[in-house]
Amino acid sequence: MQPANTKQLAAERAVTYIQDGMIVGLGTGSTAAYAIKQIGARVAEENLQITAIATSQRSEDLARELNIPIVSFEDIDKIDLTIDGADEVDEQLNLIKGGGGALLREKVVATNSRELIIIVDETKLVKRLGKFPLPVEVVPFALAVVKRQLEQLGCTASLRMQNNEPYVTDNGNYILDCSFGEIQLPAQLHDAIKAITGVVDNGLFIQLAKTVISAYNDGSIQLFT
Ligand code: ABF
Repeated sequence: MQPANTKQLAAERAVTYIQDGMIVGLGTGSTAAYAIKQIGARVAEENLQITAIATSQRSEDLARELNIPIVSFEDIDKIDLTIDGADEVDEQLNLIKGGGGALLREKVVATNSRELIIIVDETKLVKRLGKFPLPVEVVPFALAVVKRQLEQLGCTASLRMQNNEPYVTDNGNYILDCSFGEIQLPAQLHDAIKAITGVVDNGLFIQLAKTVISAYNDGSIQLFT
């Protein structure tokens, strides 16, 4: 039997929670892209009445191609429901995000959403966060001093590159991917990193996800809340 497209399965289940009149947060990454495409299909086929705010320029571009109405924070107070991916999910639903380079806008959208649904395939579920290098968004001016302070916290920090140049986020910042190994106390590490002047934010999402939808190769889906 052909294994299911688990990312698409999880995405489509999450989109069933969207109702007319909602303001929806659109995530970033390949799993979130399936959700955006499914939302576009509902807009086209059911005339779903929503507005959306995207967590990256590429997600916004995809949404506009699909005629999903886009708003900004100037137009709205609160987002009703955000659907986004993740790189790792632990048993307390804490996340590592940012592999797609959009962690800052993802966290701005997530922290201004009434509900955050995370969509993953089973490979993202872990007992402890940290096998995936933790992305940290850094002001370019402060790169060297922030790198040193991050490494003093016990990681190897490497500058994310793209086409032999430092990767630049939608916000004009750099990303340091920090390999901590297993993270014993994610909430404490999150706070220690945020306290470093020159750090914009990091990919630890502590107690922000209300629901995690995971899909499996046999086509089954599991919800964690
Ligand atoms: C995004 O989803 C990022 O935070 C995370 O890195 C990415 C996961 O990518 P994919 O869904 O392609 O595995 O929200």
